Amino acid sequence: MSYETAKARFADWGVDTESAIAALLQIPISVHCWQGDDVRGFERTSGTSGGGIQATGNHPGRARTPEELRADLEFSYGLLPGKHRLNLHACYLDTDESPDRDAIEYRHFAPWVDWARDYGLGLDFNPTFFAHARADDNLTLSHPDQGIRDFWVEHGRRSREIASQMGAALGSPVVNNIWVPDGYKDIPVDRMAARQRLDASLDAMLTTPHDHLRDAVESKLFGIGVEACTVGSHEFYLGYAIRKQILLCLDMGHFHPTENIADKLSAVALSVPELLLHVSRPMRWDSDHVILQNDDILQMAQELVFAGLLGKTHIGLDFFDATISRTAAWVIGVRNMQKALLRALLLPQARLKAIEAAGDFTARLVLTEELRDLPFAAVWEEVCLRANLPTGAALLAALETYQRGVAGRG
Ligand code: RNT
Ligand code: ZN
Repeated sequence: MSYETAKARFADWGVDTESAIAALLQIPISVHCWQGDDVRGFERTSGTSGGGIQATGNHPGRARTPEELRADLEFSYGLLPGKHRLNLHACYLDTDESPDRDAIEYRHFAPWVDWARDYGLGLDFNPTFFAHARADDNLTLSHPDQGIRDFWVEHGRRSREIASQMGAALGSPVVNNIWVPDGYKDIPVDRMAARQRLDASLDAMLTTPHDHLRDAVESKLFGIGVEACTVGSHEFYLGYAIRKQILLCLDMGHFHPTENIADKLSAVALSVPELLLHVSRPMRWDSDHVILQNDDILQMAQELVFAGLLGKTHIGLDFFDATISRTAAWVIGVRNMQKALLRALLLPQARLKAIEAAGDFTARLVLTEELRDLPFAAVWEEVCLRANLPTGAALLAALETYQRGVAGRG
């Protein structure tokens, strides 16, 4: 179907496709650096992976250096409509030095900032509380040992400073997201003490206010090796974020598999100033699969649009698949998020809300199902066409050509 025909079909419903396209192009997606190298990072000190997160697979072409990662990112951003962001983890420093986590400084990340500026990208940041000898027992900010807690608090403080400086340098606030793996494999007897320690460590980390910075905290249900108790649970961080009026990060893999994460947005948005999303696809557990255009993502996008939350939600992605081309994973994941947002923006929102408010649930069901058949694809094609971006077989060819070029990396 041609774009003009599709435009008319949407107009029949009172929907202006041009406004939807314009709105879509204003929504930045924060692209997670860690899909590009299987969450390894560029520290020279040997850390051990851990924290219950793991990329599985051995596809050729993993980025081994910041230069390779940036090249892969440039290629991937080049296949995406709109302007986006890069979400960096603290273990992705770019320096000849080997600072430990409690000694990182802004200059260790300066090449990323220069590159982001040249490329017109915003940055986001994350302290790295895993893959380190001092996190081997899956306890960091809640560790019973004061010295270990202090080490991680210092890491967190420095991460916030670095994030703030990045934000100042780029003229765009940086979201600094705190996720710690802390938890217990088997049933603890003093959950309260662990949570009090995490609470106090976070307070110590967050005392200094910084400009150009948005603090976020990310909860989790469980992880491999921390099956019995996660110290930073959803209730813990929901309460913390409300008390401190900071951002709450909702990772779609961090809840019970039958929970609807989209449903949580309107509930928590009433009590926290802003939200951060880690859009992900859990399969049986927090497996971090590449996101699809499935109901979970469509509902998430629809909630963001219909609940008016785009202005207070930072959309980040969080998946890592090492069994496929890593650049393809990025491109498909970001495009799927964008397609979901576009679909939501193309719905006759006011009409649907009026029908619901009038209590006509029959009409609501008939329309929500009929609307699935609208020609969303033709509008997406138009978005890509205007940006001179390939779709379909041409997209596959572009992805394959790039992958062939990086497959020889050792
Ligand atoms: C882990 C969390 C966290 C990480 C990244 C690398 O379960 O989802 O967000 O995936 O920080
Ligand atoms: Zn996450």
